[in-house]
Amino acid sequence: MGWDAFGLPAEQYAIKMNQNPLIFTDKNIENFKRQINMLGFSYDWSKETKTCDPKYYKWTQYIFTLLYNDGLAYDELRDVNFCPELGTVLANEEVIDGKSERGGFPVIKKPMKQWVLKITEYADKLLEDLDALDWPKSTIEMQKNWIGRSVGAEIIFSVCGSNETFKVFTTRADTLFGCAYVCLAPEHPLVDKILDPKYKDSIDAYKDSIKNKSDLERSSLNKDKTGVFIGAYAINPINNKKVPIYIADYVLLSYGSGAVMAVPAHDDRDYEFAKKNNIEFDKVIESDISTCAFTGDGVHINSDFINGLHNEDAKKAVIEKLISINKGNYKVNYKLRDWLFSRQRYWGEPIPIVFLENGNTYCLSKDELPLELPKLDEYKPSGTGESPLVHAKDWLNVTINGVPGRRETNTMPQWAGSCWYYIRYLDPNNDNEIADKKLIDHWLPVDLYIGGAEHAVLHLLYARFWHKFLYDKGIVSCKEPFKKLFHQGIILGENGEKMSKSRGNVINPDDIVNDYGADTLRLYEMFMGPLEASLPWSNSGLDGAHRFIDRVYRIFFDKEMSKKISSNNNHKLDYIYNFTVKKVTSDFENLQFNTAISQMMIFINEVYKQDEIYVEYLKDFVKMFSCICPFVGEEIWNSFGNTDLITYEKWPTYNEEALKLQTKTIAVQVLGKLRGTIEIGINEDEASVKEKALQIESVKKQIEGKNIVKIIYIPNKIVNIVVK
Ligand code: ANZ
Repeated sequence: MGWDAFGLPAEQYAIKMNQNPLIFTDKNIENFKRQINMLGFSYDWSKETKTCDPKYYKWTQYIFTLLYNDGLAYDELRDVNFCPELGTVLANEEVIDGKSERGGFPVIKKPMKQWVLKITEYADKLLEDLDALDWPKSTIEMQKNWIGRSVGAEIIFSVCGSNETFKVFTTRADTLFGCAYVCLAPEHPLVDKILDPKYKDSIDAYKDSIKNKSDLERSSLNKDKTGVFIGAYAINPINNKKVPIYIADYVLLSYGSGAVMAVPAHDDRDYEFAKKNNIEFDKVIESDISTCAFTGDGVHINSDFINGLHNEDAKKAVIEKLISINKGNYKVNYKLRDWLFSRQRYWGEPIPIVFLENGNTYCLSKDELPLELPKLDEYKPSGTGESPLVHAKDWLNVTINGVPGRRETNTMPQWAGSCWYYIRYLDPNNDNEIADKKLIDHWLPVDLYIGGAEHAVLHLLYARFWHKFLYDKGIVSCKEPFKKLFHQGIILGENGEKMSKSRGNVINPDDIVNDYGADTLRLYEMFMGPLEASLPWSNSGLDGAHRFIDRVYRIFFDKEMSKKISSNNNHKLDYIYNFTVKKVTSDFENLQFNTAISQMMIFINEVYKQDEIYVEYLKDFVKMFSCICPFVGEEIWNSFGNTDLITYEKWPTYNEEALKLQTKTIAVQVLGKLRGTIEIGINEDEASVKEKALQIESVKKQIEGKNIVKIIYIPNKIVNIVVK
């Protein structure tokens, strides 16, 4: 177990409760730990770590120094996402629709000196290895889109009557002959240099009107395309044609080179803009379309030496030509930006950097780490945008090799410690290195990683970046940290909304365990539905889970029932036993706990029908059952006189022959017509036979969109489904 304890979530809570996060976090960890143990989870506590422990963050800081020494961590003045409410800057990944991911507070742009990690240096590597991962497709897609690799060209335009030039980034160099105007981002530094003063007022008014719009709003496809002419012209390098220069907010300063060549005939946004501003344009790709932009592939027209070429070939021809006249080149662009890594907060790893009075920056060495977070009376954000660490005077001022200096006061973001914790699990007490290389090579990569989908472009991207860096440093030997990834769903409140204190729909595990016991809670949660589904809590479901545990318990402890347990096998349970072991084994391996449990229920139903129950089958059942319900499972195991834990027992095996011998193929009908056959076990449970019948593809087709009135099952003979 690792406690990801630093960062905004813990700090926000501490502020709300008006307690120093230092005291607070340990108390919370104790409580979580008590609950985890109460629920019977099998964590190896000898491998426990917490990210806010100096023994742990020594290594988080150490990895930062490795990044710094390789030029992958740098500080610069930049326009950042600043959240006044949280009193800190946030990474792009932490801002959703102009609001903070934590708390949903407004975020504004503000220039500040910040630490940044060069994740862009790893953009290609982060993309390349994605396809080999056993991860949910949607998450892989999200990472790809977030990295946003775009292959195109950079083309140089010169400004008429001046020595100024600017570059545009385009993925459609083939359409260069159709460029009708060029468009700069309103904040482009060139604008003020080249504008015609006659237009200054309208330009200023326009800039003012858009200054608070987020990039997301600006690039929304269905927004009105606004912009103004700046009174200057540029030369299209391919044909020396003079084209007007506009500024428009649909062009973002932060992407490509902050300028576009506009081709209204073949780009939707440019088309809309040109129509609005009465800009004339010609098609350069053949098509029948004339009422909107034609954005498809085709053959070039009105394009001089590329006429008759298909656009892919034309692209190459145009770029090669531009290269030969020094007016452009191939260019790959990424949407990914470097990772803003500093926070003006107290509760994080101090960044191990000292700014010396002689102007140098000093990075702490391995043996100067950890740089411990000083204890402070006032840990709340200062409000000025500075970290509360500015108040730690003794800590702040240091002398390095005789030169006085001041420590960096920003701290690392909450994502830092979780970037590499899975490595530390292998060797949590190692004082000399991140972890023993032999252990790293033996254990990594992580075979199965279970975590929420909300981490798709945050933690899961950051951790891959650090891992790849550590790979390049020879610290880990595999290129990817997490081989298989699974996103679990969340349990919603009874009303179907996310559980939260403010909605008053939170279920406290302490209460449930008090009233029902831990096994009921565990069984209920695993039985609610597929692990990946988000489902509402239901108290009646909880009662059902409790009844099933009772039913199992009574077999062994009820006087009448337990008399039926026998050392003789009368073979009546052979089929259902073997089938159950087979299904539960494979379901467990595939994380399909709900269906494994329902098979165990079917088995117990069969057991209840018997007068004599073979004891070995029951024992094997308890082994499977105890994975979900360990407390009752161990108690039953103990009642057989066993002194060791059932946990150490060998997993039950099944006999494939027993499944074959007693199976039979029966017909499945829908409204009396034969639609398929299924293989069932003789005397297989009715519910399970019906379920099998409904799984046949041709049956599914027949009943799609209809109501099932009833399913008639003549045991071991036929299933007939009646629909309306
Ligand atoms: C001319 C052109 C003609 C374009 C055409 C498209 C179609 P992706 O794929 O996302 O990389 N673009 C370039 N820089 C931009 C910026 N800073 N802000 C807004 N738009 C920008 O998109 C690349 C395309 O987005 C580029 O190709 C450019 O428009 C536009 F028929 O250039 B294109």
